[in-house]
Amino acid sequence: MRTWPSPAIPKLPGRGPQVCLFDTSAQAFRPTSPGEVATLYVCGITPYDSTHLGHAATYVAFDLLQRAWIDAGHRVHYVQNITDVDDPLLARAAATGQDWQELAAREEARFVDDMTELRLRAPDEWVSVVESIPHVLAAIERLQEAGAVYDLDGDLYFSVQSDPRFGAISNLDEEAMIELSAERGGDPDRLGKRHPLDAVLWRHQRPGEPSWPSPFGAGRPGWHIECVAIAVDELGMPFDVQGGGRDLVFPHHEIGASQGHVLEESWPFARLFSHAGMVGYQGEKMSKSLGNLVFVSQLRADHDPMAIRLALLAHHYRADWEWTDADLTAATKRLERWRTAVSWPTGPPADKVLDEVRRHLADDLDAPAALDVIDAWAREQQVRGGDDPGAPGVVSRLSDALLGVAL
Ligand code: 5CA
Ligand code: ZN
Repeated sequence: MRTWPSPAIPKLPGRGPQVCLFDTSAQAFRPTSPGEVATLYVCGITPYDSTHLGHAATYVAFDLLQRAWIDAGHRVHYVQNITDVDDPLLARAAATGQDWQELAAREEARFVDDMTELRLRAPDEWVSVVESIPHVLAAIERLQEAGAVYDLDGDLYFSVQSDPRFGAISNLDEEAMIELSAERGGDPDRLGKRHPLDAVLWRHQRPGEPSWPSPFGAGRPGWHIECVAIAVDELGMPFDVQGGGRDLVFPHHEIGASQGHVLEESWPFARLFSHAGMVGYQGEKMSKSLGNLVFVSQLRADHDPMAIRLALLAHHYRADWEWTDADLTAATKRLERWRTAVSWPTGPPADKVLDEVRRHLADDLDAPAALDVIDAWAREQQVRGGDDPGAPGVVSRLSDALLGVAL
C-alpha cells in the first residue's frame, strides 16, 4: 500500500538516551534495547470512521517512540497494517449500501491526509489484509502442521491451549478474558468450540461477503492472524515493540502472540508490548460503535494541525482522558507562545532544554513533562529574554525533531 511522505526530521546536537517504556506483559518499565535497526509493529486502522482523535493519539504516541529512537542513533523499521477486511467494516458497508472497497479506500485516503498534516512518520510497510492473504494462508498452514487448528462447520479455529504461554501478555484471568472476547469481536459462546477463547483463523464464505480461494475453501482471514502474518513476514520474530491502543491488549495482542509462538516455535513474539490509553468524549471511550467521535479532518478545517498535535501531546500516552474543546484552545495558545518565543534572534540558553526534553521522552514518552520544559524556556524568553543567538533555533529544531511540532 502506498504511504504518505514522512516529514524531514532535523538533526540535533549529541544523542538522546536509551528509551524506556511500560511493558504491558511484564507490568513494569523496561528499556527498549534495539539493535542498529529498531523494529516496531503498530496495529493500524480498520478503515471506516477514521481518523478520530483516539486513533490519532495512539499513532502520535508511537511516533514519539520512533523520534526518540532516531535521536538515540537507531534506524527504525516501522510496520503498520490496515484491517480492510473485517466484520465491522463489512457491516458498515452493507448497512450504508456502499462497496466495502470504496469505503476502505476513501477512509484510507483521509487517514493519509490526517497523518501527513499531523507530521507522523509513515510506516516503511503499510500492509492491508487484501495484500497479505498469501502470508495469512501460509501462516495458517504452519499452525495446522503444529496441530493448533481445528475445523468447526467450515471455519478454522486457532486453539489457544496449543500455546503454554497463552495469557502472559494481558495477565488476565479467564473470566475477564471471556468477557472482553465477547465485547471485542470474539465468539466465546459459539457451540462446538474446544475452548471459548479459541479464535477464527479462516472464516468460510458467507453470502454477500468477499472471499478468497484457499486450500481450506473460499473464505476470508480472521482478525488476529492478519497482524501476526504481516509482522512475522516483514519483521521476523522477535521484533522490538508491538504497539496499539489498550483496547487491543486482549484478545488481539494476547492471541496474536500465541499464534506467533506456535507458528515460529519461538518466544517472545515482541520483546515489549506497549499500549496507549483510551481517549474518550462525552463520558465514553471514543469508538466507532458508540459513534461519539471527533475527527481529525473536522478539526483540521479550522485549526492548525500543529495545535491538534500539541493538544494530544499534553496528555500522557498511557493516560485515559477525555477530549474537550478546551484542549484545543489551550494548545493553540501554547503554539502561539512557542512560535513567538523562537521568532526572536536570541534567547535564553537552550542546552538544558534539549537535555531535559530528551530525558522526559526517554522516560516512557513523558510528553507532558517535555512540554513543560519548553513552556518554561518560552516564559523566560518572554519575561527576561536572553543573548544566546543559537537558542531559538535549537528549541525550534528540538520541538520539530522530538515532538513532531513544527514551529
Ligand atoms: N485494525 C485494528 C487493529 S489491527 C483496530 O483496532 N483498528 S481501529 O481503527 O479500531 O483502531 C486503530 C488504532 O487506534 C488501534 O491501535 C486502536 O487500539 C486505537 N484506538 C481506537 N480507539 C481508540 C481510543 N478511543 N483512544 C485511543 N486509541 C484508540
Ligand atoms: Zn492488529
